[in-house]
Amino acid sequence: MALPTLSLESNQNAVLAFSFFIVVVSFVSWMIKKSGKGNLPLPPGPRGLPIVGNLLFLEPDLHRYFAKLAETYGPIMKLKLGTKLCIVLNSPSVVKEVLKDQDTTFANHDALAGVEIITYGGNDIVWSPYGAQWRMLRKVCVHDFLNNTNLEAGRAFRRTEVRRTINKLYGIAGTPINVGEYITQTIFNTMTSTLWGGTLRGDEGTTIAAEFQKVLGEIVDLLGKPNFSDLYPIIAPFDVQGTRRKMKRLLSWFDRIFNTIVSQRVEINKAAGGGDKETKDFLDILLQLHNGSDPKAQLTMSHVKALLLDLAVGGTETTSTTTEWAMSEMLMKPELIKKAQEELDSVVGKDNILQESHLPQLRYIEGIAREVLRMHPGLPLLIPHCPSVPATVGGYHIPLGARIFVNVWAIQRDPSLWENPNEFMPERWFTANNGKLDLNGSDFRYFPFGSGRRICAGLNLAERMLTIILASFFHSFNWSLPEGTKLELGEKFGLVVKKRNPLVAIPTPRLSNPELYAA
Ligand code: HEM
Ligand SMILES: *[C@@H]1O[C@H](CO)[C@@H](O)[C@H](O)[C@H]1NC(C)=O
Ligand SMILES: *[C@@H]1O[C@H](CO)[C@@H](O)[C@H](O)[C@H]1NC(C)=O
Ligand SMILES: *[C@@H]1O[C@H](CO)[C@@H](O)[C@H](O)[C@H]1NC(C)=O
Ligand SMILES: *[C@@H]1O[C@H](CO)[C@@H](O)[C@H](O)[C@H]1NC(C)=O
Ligand SMILES: CC(=O)N[C@H]1CO[C@H](CO)[C@@H](O)[C@@H]1O
Repeated sequence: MALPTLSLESNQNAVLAFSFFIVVVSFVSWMIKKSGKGNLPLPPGPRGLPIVGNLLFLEPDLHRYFAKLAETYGPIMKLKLGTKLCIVLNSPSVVKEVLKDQDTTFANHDALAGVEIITYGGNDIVWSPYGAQWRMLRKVCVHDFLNNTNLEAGRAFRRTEVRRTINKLYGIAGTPINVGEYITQTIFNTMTSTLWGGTLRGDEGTTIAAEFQKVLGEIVDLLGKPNFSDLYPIIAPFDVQGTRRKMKRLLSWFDRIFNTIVSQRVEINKAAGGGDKETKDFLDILLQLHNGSDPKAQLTMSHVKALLLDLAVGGTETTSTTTEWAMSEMLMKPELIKKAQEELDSVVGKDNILQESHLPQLRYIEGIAREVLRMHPGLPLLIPHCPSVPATVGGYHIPLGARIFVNVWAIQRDPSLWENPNEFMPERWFTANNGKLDLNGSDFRYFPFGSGRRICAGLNLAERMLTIILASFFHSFNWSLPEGTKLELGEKFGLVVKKRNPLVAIPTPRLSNPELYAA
């Protein structure tokens, strides 16, 4: 027993000496760092006025305006929106510093006005700061829900909804339609059946679904608008624009619907005796975790509802807007439609129904999907990030509280990185150079879903929905513009950049047999 005491004593001396050493080294390096930090300037940027900053000079299409400023100020610049310091990143190398080299430091999303309400008091994934709760929710979304097994099982949901839409379009073939409405309907129904199954069916379900879509759109719009409360945090408590009041109204509407859905499901599960179902939707998985024995997964009912809302908001508008852009770009160049259809006819055939299993062979459709995500990335500035400690990027100082905009839109149209960047060319994806780029953000010339820890949680589902709808729409129908109309590709800026004017086009059936249009 003596030995341990002895060694403890000599240990103590060593520990003391070592601690002293550490303290000195830390102090010196802190001094160096501090003086270094003090010397580092903020990034360059346009001069602003006191209090309003650069607000008066803002143009409505932020992503385009930022890209224009970047021509003067370079790959990293600062801008003051009100009293809020914003940093805009415009080149692959500075984006790599933020989303890869210093991923942990920048893994927070900067909360926008009204967010604390719409997230059930900070219980969702999108707006959770980087930390234990976010990791838990991310695991539930990516590992337990959007894993490969469930994604494959979800084919049935997507097939049902796509077939239903094809059938509807067949019924009104030859007349001009608002294409976006049908796309949104399909994606919304796919998302909701993937999330909480068919609970909202029937007449009442249809009414609720329509209202639901409207409310989701309102949330995205509210989040996307520059807000006084955001820009002047000092006056935020007064909620001058009523953003929070509106969010509260929207949330209470959701909450009623969610409560119905959840309690119906609990009843159904009880009646079924808790037996294992074949296809589990997200709600089943969540309720199991909520009710489960795993104490690590502390999933409260607020988490459950906040996640459902997040995925419904995050998955619907982004994906349907992207799909509408793809159709619009193709109608601009009918030769692209022709090429896509030639491929569809050789892989699927005109007397056959398209299946998801055909997708890996549809290279041209894949090229179209890659290209639309390049020219029209759903979130052109990603979701704003913010650093958890003061940081250095591109040799400049980034203070706490700065909002980081990553202009993925500008990078993906940068003429020094892309040939004919403003030209929609699916072919560019078949070259050796671009063919290597993938969607998981491993190359900072192309990252429509972001990159690193906060990369889009629904990437795989989004890609499937986008490609299956495009492929089915062009396989089943030829599309043309109404006589005498001209297509334009104007944008309407927001968190999600939509088409300013909806795409109106005429579907014409092209398959060999009317039975191929059955729902
Ligand atoms: C074409 C469609 C889509 C695009 C372009 C897109 C893009 C993005 C982007 C750029 C981000 C933020 C990355 C960052 O902050 O750096 C994001 C986050 C997210 N997306 Fe998507 N997304 C799409 C579809 C979906 C779908 C279908 C879902 C759900 C099933 C989804 C769920 C999410 C979630 C939960 C986050 C937050 C992840 C986190 O904070 O950890 N997205 N998405
Ligand atoms: C995917 O998630 C489901 C349900 O949470 C689970 O049963 C299954 O084992 C998971 N699959 C994989 C490959 O992780
Ligand atoms: C939780 O599980 C138990 C049995 O394991 C079941 O009796 C109960 O109804 C479940 N509660 C919910 C909310 O699903
Ligand atoms: C990245 O995405 C591609 C497909 O786009 C996939 O085949 C590959 O496995 C992904 N890589 C990683 C590291 O996830
Ligand atoms: C399909 O529509 C395009 C216009 O978008 C038209 O140019 C083409 O001739 C049509 N093809 C057939 C086979 O009708
Ligand atoms: C700058 C500005 O006024 N932005 C918007 C903030 O949000 C409201 C809606 O809540 C919009 O109406 C404003 O235009």
